[in-house]
Amino acid sequence: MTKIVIEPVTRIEGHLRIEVITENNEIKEARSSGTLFRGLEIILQGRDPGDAPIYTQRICGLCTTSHSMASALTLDSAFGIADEIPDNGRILRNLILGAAHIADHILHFYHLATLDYVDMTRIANYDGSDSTLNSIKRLAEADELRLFTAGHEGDYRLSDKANMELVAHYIRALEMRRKAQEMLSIFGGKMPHNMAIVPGGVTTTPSTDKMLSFLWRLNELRDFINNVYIPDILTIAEAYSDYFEIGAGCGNLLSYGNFELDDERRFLNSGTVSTKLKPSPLDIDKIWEQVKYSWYASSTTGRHPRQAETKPEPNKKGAYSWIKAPRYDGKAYEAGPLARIMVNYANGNQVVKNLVDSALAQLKLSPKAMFSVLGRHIARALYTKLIADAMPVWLLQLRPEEPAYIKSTVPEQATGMGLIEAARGALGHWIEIKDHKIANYQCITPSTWNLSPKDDRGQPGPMEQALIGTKMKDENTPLEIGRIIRSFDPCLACAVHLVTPKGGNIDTLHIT
Ligand code: NFE
Repeated sequence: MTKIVIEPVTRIEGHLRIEVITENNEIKEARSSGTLFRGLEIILQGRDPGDAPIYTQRICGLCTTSHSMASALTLDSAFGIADEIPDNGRILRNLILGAAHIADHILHFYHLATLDYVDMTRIANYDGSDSTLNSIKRLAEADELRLFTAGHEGDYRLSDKANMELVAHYIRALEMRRKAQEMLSIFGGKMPHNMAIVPGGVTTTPSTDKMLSFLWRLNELRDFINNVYIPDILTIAEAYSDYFEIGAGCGNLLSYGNFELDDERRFLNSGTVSTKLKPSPLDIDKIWEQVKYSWYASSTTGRHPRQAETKPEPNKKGAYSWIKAPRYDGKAYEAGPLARIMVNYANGNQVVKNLVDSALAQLKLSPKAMFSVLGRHIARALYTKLIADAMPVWLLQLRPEEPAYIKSTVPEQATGMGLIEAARGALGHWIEIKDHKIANYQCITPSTWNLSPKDDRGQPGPMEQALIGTKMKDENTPLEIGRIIRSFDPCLACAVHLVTPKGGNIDTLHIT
């Protein structure tokens, strides 16, 4: 038996510790551990509910927009105005969120995950005339690329040509992310923490010049997604096809659906689905958070997020994570692009079906292959295309110079809930208002679902399950572990946080 500890896991957001026990090169046990505490729910208590979209965005530096959206929907429902949001407000929220998701998925594929499959050191052999590649080669010659190469040895399978192209696209993707973030800022005011999404709609009024500024950037991004991002993921998929058989995980997927349309439907439906591809409607009452293996008071386990409590207990025996264990119908469920694509695939969404089936046909695979490391990457790319293709239609539904916001008042007492898809998956916010103030606020983020530790019944979390059973080619270079973890696009900042209302130490933890 060998114990492998990776801490911190790099090229993800935040501080994740992974511990696996292996036997004969096979992972037998896995522990996902969030090593920081998130106290934002506590900070929100007693504050003006209208400030929640501003505060909750600070949970993270990446999916800020998603938190403001979930929070605004939570307040819309608590304030009783969910049915009164002007169309302009609904559409602008969708466009701002869509821009954030495009930026986020390009970031994940190129800047966080690509180096699992692309060998940066080969740039030294480049002898072509591409100016970008030559400038990267000069950096390599000046020994400035160590950041990209240290610790990455072996199992690089792309041809020299494909490998070089991916290196060039890594650089180009930086520019593309900037374009998507500019798109977000046109209507959202700024990036990363937008100022526009509020209860009642959006504080911007759309104008034709803003719409045009948005549209030309979106067209450029669509070109990049269709002609660079999707071909690149298919190139990697062909070269690393065994990663369609690795990291399947719990086989249960959950999505809240996303992007409200004008007829109370969402562009993508909510629901759950398993590997049998039989979809089921989502029943929010089946969500409970469990804390047997998390550093929270045992008295708070097994609660619906409506009644949940954040009561830290840093020295709790047997616990190994600051992440709670949310479960649906008593089981672990994976959230993320794979979930939103496969829930809608199983529900017969024709556009989604065409996208997935044509990618699978090219790779000669069946839909079951989507439950894998590479399936997650493909789903993320197809989702990016799906929304980028839909956004020009939404943009043209805006009515320039007409309002995007209605005024509302904070009720004395109310409850509210906002469910959306953040880039990394199902994101839920819950509020309880008393005396016009926040009495309780709870968030369950997608990374909380995916990186959760064991639950009260001892069932491992989705990513733990994806690791367990994996056979490694060489446990001295456990590349499979990093590839499995990064396919989930983990964000520890969202899953946990280190703050107290008075800014002091919560406790000292010695983790060995
Ligand atoms: Ni910090 Fe997040 C997203 C949320 S957590 S990145 O997307 O919510 O997984």
